[in-house]
Amino acid sequence: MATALTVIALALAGCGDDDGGGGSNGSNGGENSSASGGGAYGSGDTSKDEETQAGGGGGTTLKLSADPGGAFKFDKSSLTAKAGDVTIALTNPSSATAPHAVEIEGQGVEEESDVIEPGGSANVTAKLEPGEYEFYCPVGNHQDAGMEGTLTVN
Ligand SMILES: [Cu+2]
Repeated sequence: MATALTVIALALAGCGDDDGGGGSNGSNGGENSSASGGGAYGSGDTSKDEETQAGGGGGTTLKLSADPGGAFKFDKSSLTAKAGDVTIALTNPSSATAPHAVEIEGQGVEEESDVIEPGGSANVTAKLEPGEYEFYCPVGNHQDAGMEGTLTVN
């Protein structure tokens, strides 16, 4: 008995839903399907360079360059990143006069990139907790000469 009543109630509700739904679909303004779209697709040259790896994992990549004038310094003296996998992408301009590298150090972390000649590039990645770190060039006396900076992780 109870089941029958439920079915009836649902049926009535269903009927109610059908009322008033009669929308006006008529006004679509004719034919949108004109053939103009022919070659629109397929020409998409998807060669956008995606340097900022936005997707996936949430790692941060920071760009850093040795001084293009050949001085023993980087082009930035401070960097900021979010906690997690932090990559410093170092480039050594071809106008530079010395090989360079970059090392991340602090909070028990010590990671360094390959040493790169002028014109080269190299990455170093470390998993970093929030805090203050330093980055510097571990080649020769470059750090003492000023090739260092602060990396702040939030
Ligand atoms: Cu150096």
